[in-house]
Amino acid sequence: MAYNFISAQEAAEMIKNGDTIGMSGFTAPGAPKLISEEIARKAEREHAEGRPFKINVFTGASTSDHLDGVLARANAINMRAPYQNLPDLRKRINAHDVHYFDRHLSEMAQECRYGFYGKFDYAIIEAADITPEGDIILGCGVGNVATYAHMADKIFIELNAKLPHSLLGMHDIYTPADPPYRKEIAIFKPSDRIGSPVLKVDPAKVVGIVRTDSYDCVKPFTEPDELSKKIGSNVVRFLIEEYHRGGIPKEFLPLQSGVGNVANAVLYDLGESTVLPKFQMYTEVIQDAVFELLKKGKCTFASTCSMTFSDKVEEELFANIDYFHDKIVMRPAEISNNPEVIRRLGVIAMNTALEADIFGAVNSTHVLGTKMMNGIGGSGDFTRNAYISIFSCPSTTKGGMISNIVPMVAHADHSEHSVDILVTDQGIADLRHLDPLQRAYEIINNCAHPDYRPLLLDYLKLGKGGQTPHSLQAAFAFHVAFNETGDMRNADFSKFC
Ligand code: 0RQ
Repeated sequence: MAYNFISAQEAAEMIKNGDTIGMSGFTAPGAPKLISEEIARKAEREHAEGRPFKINVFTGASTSDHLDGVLARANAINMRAPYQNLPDLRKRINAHDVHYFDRHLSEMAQECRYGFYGKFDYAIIEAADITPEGDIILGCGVGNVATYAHMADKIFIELNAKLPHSLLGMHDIYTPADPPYRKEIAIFKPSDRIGSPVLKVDPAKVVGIVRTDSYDCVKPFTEPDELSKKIGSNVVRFLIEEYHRGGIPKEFLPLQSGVGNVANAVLYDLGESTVLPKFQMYTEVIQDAVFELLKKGKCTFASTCSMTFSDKVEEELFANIDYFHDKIVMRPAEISNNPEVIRRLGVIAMNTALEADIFGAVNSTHVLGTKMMNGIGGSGDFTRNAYISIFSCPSTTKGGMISNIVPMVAHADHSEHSVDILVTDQGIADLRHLDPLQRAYEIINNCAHPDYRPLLLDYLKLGKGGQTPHSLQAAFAFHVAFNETGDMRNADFSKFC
């Protein structure tokens, strides 16, 4: 199958104000790198001429500066979904320059197919190679590309010379039928394969191929700091105790882990543990720490949506791809994060909170209740359906001026019904068998920073009955104190007595 080669400028020229574009990838890997930069330049030219130019951008998750960064700076995004994590885009979202809607990652593709978000004009797909039949060997992240390719009127392919043909076989592309015809998703262990190793596209839709030559630009893994190490070792202590108690089967269960410093620290500690057995992962993202665990043999298999490896690790992976070929599978987000599969496999979910409240609700997305940070990502998919759901965060942030344990979360992403275990640098709160008041004492005594424990206990005394004794007048006193004085420790509950 011979597709035409075109330049990124030619591709960008075809894109019009108001077009909706579905992008491949999940986090930086797999996301387009060049056409998006040309679209940003075109937007700047159009704006300079006084003409409107904004597009609607749908992805798998966050992307890189080549996509969200340049487009945000050029003010070229009208609508954006389902997840992002770059400062320039965050600024646009919080200024209402971008209409961002934050969806559970497992739901995005099916909702597009259901027609909730209208028609797709283009899909831009990063490829490692194209088979003689015209099928696409994807790069290091999948996301919602199969649905976007299916829905789009036209397709551009970015053929990335850095990506080896030998990625063939590491993807498992499967799109479930839509209700009322959906069947079970037949994954019974993380390594089960149910789909195709390549992405099949309609050749008639392919407008052209753009050549690129770039790694995925993921920042290198940094050694966990002291705080992350403390949180990480508390998470691992919980897992060891639970395993010994018989709460986790002797074969162990697949793990999901969020991204960031704490996630890396947890995985690092798991790798060091001689007490816990070898394990597998059923997760949406694997970072450098998992690469090391796969090398060591401590993690024996990882099912993921993306290999979010730093450039150095990506290079090492490509040089040794034979070793990793049967140890990693990359799936679409609606399968990597699928509630049915997560529940069936008994995945242990480990995610990070911005803040948690004394009754166990978690805020993952809104700083001080109003400013969007990143989005819910896959945390809801995993948390709600996990065998055990663990949330972790530091007990305080910003030099102690913010308590991450608050009377009431200022925005709720995960309710107390889904949160089993809360972990901070202070310790572990096991909430599974506790009523609301018991949960409050468990969280205050084990997870809150000592500076904030007396204040939180004062708050608890204000409640005037009910199973969950909140004081609606004082529930946000911590947040109000921070906004007014820059320090939550100035919260004064005496005025509410
Ligand atoms: O601020 O950037 O100015 O230093 O928030 O906080 O502690 O560095 O945390 O990078 O691990 O991110 C929840 C955002 C945590 C992330 C969240 C300030 C803090 C710092 C970042 P600075 P940290 P992390 C897998 C699963 C939702 C999606 C998800 C996330 C900055 O984990 O996006 O889980 N989760 N997906 O100082 C005000 C508070 C704060 C606060 C921290 N309570 N109030 N500011 N900060 N707590 C991935 C995918 O789904 C793809």
